[in-house]
Amino acid sequence: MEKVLVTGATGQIGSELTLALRQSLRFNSVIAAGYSQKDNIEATKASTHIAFDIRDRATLKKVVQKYQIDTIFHLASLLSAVAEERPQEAWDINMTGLFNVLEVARLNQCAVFFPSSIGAFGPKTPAMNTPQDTIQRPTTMYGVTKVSGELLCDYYQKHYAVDVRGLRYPGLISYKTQAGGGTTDYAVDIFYAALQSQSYCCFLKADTQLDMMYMPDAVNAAISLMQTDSKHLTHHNAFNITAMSITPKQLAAEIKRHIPEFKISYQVDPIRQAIADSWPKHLDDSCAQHEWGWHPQYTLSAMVKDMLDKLANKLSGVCHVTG
Ligand code: AKB
Repeated sequence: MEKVLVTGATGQIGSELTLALRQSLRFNSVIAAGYSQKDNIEATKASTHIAFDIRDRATLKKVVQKYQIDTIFHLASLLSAVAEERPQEAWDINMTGLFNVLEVARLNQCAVFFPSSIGAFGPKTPAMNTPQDTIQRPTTMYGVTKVSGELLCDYYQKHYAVDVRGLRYPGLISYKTQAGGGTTDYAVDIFYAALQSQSYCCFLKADTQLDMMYMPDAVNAAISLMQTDSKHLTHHNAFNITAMSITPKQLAAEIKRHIPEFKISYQVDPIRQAIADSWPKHLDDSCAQHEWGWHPQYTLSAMVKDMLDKLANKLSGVCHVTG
């Protein structure tokens, strides 16, 4: 992994992964690709940044060949709530984008990282301790693209020996770049609201239990998986991973330990609630632990403390955190 391309580099995972990769590789070895140039994203300033649509295979091929890319972290995708609003566009971006990446990787001998999601499961999947290999019948367009993506990655690995690896991410929490269009976005929005107005109106029910993870763990997971010697991997692709399994009520209680005046209320969005209700509550990530040593650093309490400290700093002057 010496010359890396990150697609979706201005997105929630991409903006932090690009910087982390840059810290562990040479400066110009990380090419950040995004649909648009966003001047405010650190990742695009810190690396060579190219704006193109992931559905444009010819440009993708030119970029891979020009910079002699050997590894593609393919993060460009629409998230669950927005994919449910625009299902045709979600299929096009998520599937055409992945197909282009796999084809260019096949023809140019690149390794590929593909992020799947808890959204690749559906209501018939066992909700607690969801096994690595189990029923996958998602009822959302996002989930349909994620499970199709997992299968397409398996196909390219089996038939063309493309070294494609991936993770099933839970909801991700970060103070740097906000999510957009996801069902788990409440777990980021709540921190901004807690610091700015000490109150938050949640769009999911109080007891909606979902897996979550702090972004430093999500970034480390992607890099560690790609750096693992392939002889240790049985699954390669679509590893279940989690760090905590929490409800909005539990997250609010933890925030309240630092901001005692914080209050949460609930106004349920039926579309996002239906999506969340179709997902598992807690994944079994023992295959990731055994095959490549997955182990998250951040518990709920460590994540909340760090989020509040770092976000307060970012929003400096606007608020005061206690505890
Ligand atoms: C979303 O909510 O769509 C994502 C996910 C869990 O994949 N954060």
